[in-house]
Amino acid sequence: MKLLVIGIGDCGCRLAGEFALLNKMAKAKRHVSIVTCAYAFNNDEANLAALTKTGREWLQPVLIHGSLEGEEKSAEAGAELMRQESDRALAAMRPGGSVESDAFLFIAGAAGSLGSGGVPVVAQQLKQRYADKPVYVLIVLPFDSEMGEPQCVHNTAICLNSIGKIADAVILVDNGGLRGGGNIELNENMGSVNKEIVFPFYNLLCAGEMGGSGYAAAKVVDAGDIVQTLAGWTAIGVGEVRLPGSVFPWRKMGDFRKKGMETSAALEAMNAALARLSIDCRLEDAGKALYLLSAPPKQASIDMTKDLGNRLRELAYNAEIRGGNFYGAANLAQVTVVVSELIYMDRIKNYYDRAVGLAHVENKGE
Ligand SMILES: Nc1nc2c(ncn2[C@@H]2O[C@H](COP(=O)(O)OP(=O)(O)O)[C@@H](O)[C@H]2O)c(=O)[nH]1
Ligand SMILES: [Mg+2]
Repeated sequence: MKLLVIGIGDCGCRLAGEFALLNKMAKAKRHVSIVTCAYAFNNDEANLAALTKTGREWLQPVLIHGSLEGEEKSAEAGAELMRQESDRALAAMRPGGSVESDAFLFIAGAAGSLGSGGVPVVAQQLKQRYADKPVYVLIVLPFDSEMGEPQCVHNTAICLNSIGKIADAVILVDNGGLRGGGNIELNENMGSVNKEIVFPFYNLLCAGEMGGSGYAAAKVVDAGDIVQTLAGWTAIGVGEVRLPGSVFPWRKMGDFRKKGMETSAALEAMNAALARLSIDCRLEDAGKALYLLSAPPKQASIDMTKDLGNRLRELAYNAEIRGGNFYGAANLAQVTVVVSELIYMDRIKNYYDRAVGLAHVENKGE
């Protein structure tokens, strides 16, 4: 699957840069392209300069004119600025880029201003222009340490509420749930957090592009499967496990036993993916789900793929499930899981409740 990526605001632009790097890796290692163009829309020149300096030749910066300072750090102010600037920003994009892409992917941090307010504005415009092309959004939720900040809570609630009505799917990433932990101060090095955020997309996007190149397996997951799966609130995760072949190379196991171990390794990789979903959710709340196994050709058996499907069917028992495999890394089983069309998300309800609570306090104070 090929995406046209647009990051808005600091967080969105950095992550768009990571998608550009992911594309570079896909080209070098797998000879496929998964991002047609990546754009960084920001009013912060320093952020754009830092991003384009570090070898991200596929990231195109688009400077938004206007500032959002002090009191104006609201999602509403970000939306207003983007409304004034969006025609100019979209005109800076390469003509034809959308034709080569299967979908758009917008990225922003929900708690900020330009990305939080701006993504719904631009997403809406692209939806009107390209009615047949899915518009997906990757939204980064704030760290736990930011939750005491009323403006953060307000912006997050506004962003989720408006983007939920516009986008075909919203993939949520909880900064608080990432390996860096729930604290922004501990994450001076956003780089590693951002790599962790984009990595689950690598196999997923590559799988369908590698068909016919000797990597294709019995059951391919392509852009069609992804489009059929992505809807509404969505979580994504990837897990990996070393395969027994590399752990016990000296042992001659019977075929039957070896296969059994490989299958359990694949199930373990899926458990790891589920344990590291980009946001906490209940699998029984999902209307759609997708799994993708990547394993070396000798080891990716049809049984392994089937077992993964059966297990996911048990866990996400209300979901329509798609899945498949492709031949990937040596001695490694990687499983990507997408959980979509989630009907209830505790985390989102929590932001709405808090935002309503804050509005009450403000009204009483007036
Ligand atoms: N994961 C991640 N989160 C970020 C990054 N930069 C900012 N954030 C988060 O995004 C929110 C602020 O959004 P930001 O992009 O700075 O605001 P904007 O420039 O006005 O759109 C806060 O919740 C930050 O914790 C980043 O590079 N990676
Ligand atoms: Mg900013």
